[in-house]
Amino acid sequence: PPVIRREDYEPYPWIVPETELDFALGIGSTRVAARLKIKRNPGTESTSPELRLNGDGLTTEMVMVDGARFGDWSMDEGDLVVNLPGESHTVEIVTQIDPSANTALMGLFASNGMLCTQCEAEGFRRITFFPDRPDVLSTYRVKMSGSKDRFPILLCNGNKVGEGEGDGGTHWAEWHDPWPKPSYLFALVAGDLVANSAPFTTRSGRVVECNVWVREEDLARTDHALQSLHRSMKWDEDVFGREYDLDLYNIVAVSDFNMGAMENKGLNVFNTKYVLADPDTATDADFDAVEGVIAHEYFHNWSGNRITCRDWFQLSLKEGFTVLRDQLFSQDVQGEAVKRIEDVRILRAAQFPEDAGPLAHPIRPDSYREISNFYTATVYNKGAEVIRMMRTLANFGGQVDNFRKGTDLYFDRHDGEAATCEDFITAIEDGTGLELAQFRRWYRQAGTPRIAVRQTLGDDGLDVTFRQTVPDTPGQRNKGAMHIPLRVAVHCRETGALGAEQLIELRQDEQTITLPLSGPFPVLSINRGFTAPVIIERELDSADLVFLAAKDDDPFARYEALQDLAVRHLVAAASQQLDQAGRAEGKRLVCDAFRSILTDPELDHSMRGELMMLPSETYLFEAMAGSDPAGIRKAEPLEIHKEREQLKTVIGVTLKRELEGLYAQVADVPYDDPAGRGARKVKTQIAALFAASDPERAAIMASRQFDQADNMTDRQGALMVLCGLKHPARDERLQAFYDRYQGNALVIDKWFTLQALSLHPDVLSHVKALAEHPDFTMKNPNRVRSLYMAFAGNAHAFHAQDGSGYRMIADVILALDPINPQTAARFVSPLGRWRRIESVKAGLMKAELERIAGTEGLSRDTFEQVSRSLD
Ligand code: BAL
Ligand code: ZN
Repeated sequence: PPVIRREDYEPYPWIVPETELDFALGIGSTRVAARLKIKRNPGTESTSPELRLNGDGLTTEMVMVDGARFGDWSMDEGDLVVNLPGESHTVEIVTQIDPSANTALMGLFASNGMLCTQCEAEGFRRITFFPDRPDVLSTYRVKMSGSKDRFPILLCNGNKVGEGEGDGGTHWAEWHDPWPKPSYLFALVAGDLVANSAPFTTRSGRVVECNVWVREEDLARTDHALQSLHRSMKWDEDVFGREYDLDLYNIVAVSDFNMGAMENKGLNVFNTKYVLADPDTATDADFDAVEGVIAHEYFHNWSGNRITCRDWFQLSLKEGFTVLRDQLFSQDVQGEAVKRIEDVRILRAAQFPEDAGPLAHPIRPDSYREISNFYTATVYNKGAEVIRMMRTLANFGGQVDNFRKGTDLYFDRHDGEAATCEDFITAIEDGTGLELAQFRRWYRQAGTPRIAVRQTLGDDGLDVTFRQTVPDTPGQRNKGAMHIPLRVAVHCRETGALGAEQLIELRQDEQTITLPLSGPFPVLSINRGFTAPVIIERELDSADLVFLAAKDDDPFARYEALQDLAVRHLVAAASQQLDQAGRAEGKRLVCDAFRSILTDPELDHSMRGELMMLPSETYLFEAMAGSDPAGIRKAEPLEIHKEREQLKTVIGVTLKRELEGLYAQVADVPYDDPAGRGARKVKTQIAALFAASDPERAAIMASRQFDQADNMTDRQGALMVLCGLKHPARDERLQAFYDRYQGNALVIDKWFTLQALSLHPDVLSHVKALAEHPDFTMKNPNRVRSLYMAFAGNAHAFHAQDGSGYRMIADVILALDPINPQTAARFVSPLGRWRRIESVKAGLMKAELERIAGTEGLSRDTFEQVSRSLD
C-alpha cells in the first residue's frame, strides 16, 4: 500500500456545492443514487479534465453527466475516474451495496436489524463514489425509503423536510442539512428505535429537540445520556461561547461499532457502551465515560464540524482540542483534582508507551498508509495536553480567561473552513498575545521529553538546573529543545510551609532557574497539575517524597510523589538492585506514605481512592526500560508484576489496622449519599489489597460486598477481587453475575473482561475457554475487546514465560483481520513493544509479529502496524 505524505497535500481541483443522495434501503442490498453538482475549484490551477471520485468495493450501475448517459469513465484501484470538459457539471452515479456483508463496520452496515453508517475517516467511499476527503464540503439532501416494518425510523443529518408512504409497505423520509460538511460527517440510520426526548433552549432562544434513540428494551437506561447532552450544551455556551446551530440533535446507540462514538452533524452514532447507564448495570466510571463521550461528540459540533480538518494529518486539530474540551467539562462536573489524575493515568498507560515504541508519531503525523491507524492516544490525548499547555501559558496568574480570546478568534476566523493545526496555533497567538514559535515543535516532534532536575541551595534561593532531552523516535533523531511550561513551588520540609506557585518556561537543552525559598530544607514541587506531558527525573530523597505525598497543596503533586516512591522501589526491586535491607526500606517508605493517605481526615474518599492506586504495570515497564539512558536495561514484566503484588501484600499486612478502620467508614455508605462514590472506590481498593495479604479475608469481604450490592460499582469491584482468587466464592459469584445479566450485552462484556483481566494464575486457560463460550463472537468489536484487549493488558498472563499469551493475541489478529481490519490492527501494539522487553520474551513477541507479517492477504491496517513494529 502506498505511503501518503503530509507535504504532498494539494487542494482538490473541483468543488461540490450540492450533493443529493437517494437510498433504497435493504439489509442485504441497498441501492444508492448520487447526484453531485460540481464546479472547478477557483483556488487551484489544475486544468486537467479528470474528476477522481473515491470508491472502495463499489459496483457501478450507471454514470450520467448533465442528464445523459456517459461512457468516458474508468476504474482505478476502486476509484471512479471521469473526464469532464467543462467548468461545471451534474454527475449522477448509481451503485449497489450489501450492508449485511459489511463486517468491517465502515460505510453502511447492519447491526441488530438496523442500518447505520460510520464514515470517518474513509467510509463514505464504501457507500458511493465521492471526493472522500475532509476539505471537500458540500450541502446534502438525502431521501431514503425502505420497509416501514423493518425501518420505522429513518434518520439523517440536519432537518427532516418531508416524509410519506410508498408502495408495498415502504415509506420514505427526506432530510436536508443546511451546513456544508465533508463526507466523513455524513450519517444515516434506519431501524426500529424509540427515543428519550427533551428540548434544550439555547442562550439565543433556539429550542432544540434532543433525542436519544435506542431499542425499546434499553429506553430506561438513557436518562443519564440525555442529561449529559443538556449539560454539555449549556457548558459550551458558558465556557467557550459556542451555541448549537440546528433545531434537532439526534443520538443513536448501536451495538456493533468500532469506535466509541461519531460526531456526524446533527446525528451522532454511538457505541451503546457510551449511551446506556443505570446504577444496576453501569459503574460510576461507566457513568463518567458516558458523560465524557456525549460531551466530546457534542463539542465536535464546533471543534470538528463547523471547523473541520484540511487533511487527515490535521486530525489533532479537532481531536486534541475536543479531548481538552471534554476533559475541562468533566473537571467542572466531576471535580478537577480527581479528573486530572485520571486523565494523566490514561496518558501514561496508553500514550507514553506509544511514544516510546515503534508506532511513535508526532501529534500531527507526517505520513500514513491507513489513516485509521492514527486515531491514537498521541493524536487524541497528547494532542489535548499540548493545547492544555497553551491554555496554561495564556491563563497562568491572570484574572481573565485569556485562552478564550484565542479560541474565540479561531472559531470566528475559520468558521466554515477546513483548517490546519497551524491555523489553530496562529489564532491562539493572535488572540492571546503568546509567542509560540518554538512551541510548534510539539506538533512536529514525537517522543516524551525527559527532564533531569538537579538542585543546589544558592545564596538567593534554590538553584534548579533542568536538562531536557527528546528521545529519538522512528524517522526522527537529534531533536530540538522543546518549549515546556512547568508550574513549580518550593516548600519547606521543616516547618511545613508551602511555597507560592509560579510558572517557569524551559526553552533550552539545559538551563538553571533560581526559585525563592519558603524556609530551610527546601522541597521542590514540580510539574504541578501535570503542566506538561513530560517525564521528570528528580533527585529528591525519599523523605522529601513522603513529605510531598502527605502535605503538598497541589493534589496532582501529592499523587505524583506517592507514585514516584512506588516506582522507585518497584523498578529497583525488579532490576535486582536492592539487598534485603534496601527492599525493606523501600516498602517501609511506601507504607508510611500510604498510611498518611489512609488516615488523613482532610481527604475526601474520591481523592483517597485515587491516591491508593499503585502505578500501572505498563507505566512501570516504561519506567524500568526508560530508567537506563543507554537503553540496555529492558523491562521484566513478570518481575514487575511479582514485586507489585508483593508490595500490595506488605501494605495489606502493615496497614491492616488502618485499612480495617477505613473499611468500617466506607463499607455501608448508601448509593445515593454524596460520599457514596468515593466510598465505593476506597472499599474496592481495600478489598484488592487484602486479596494480596489475606486472601481468605478478602474472599469473605468481597463475597459480602457482592451479595449486598445494590449497584454495579460494588458488584463489579467485588467480582474483580474474587476473580483473582483460588476460592470457591469465585465461581459461585461469576455464575450468579452471568445468570443475573444474561442477554445484557454490555454487562456480559464486563463478565468476559473481569475474567480476562484477573490475577488468577490460570487466566490463560480461562480465556481459551471463554473464546468457546456461546456468547463469544469475533463479529462484535465490544465483545472481542472485552475478552482479548483485557487479556493483552493483563501483564502476568500476556507475558507468560512460554510465549502462549503472545501466540493467543497473534492468532486473534489473524482471525479478526479478514472480518474487521480496523479492530484487528489495534491488537498489534501490545506485541509491538518487544524492544522494551527482556530479550527472551522480546524474541517470542517478534516471532509472532513475523508470523503475522508472513501471512498472505493482510489488510492495509494490520500490514502497516506490523511492518512498523518490526522496522
Ligand atoms: N471522530 C471520531 C470519534 C471521535 O473522536 O469523536
Ligand atoms: Zn473526537
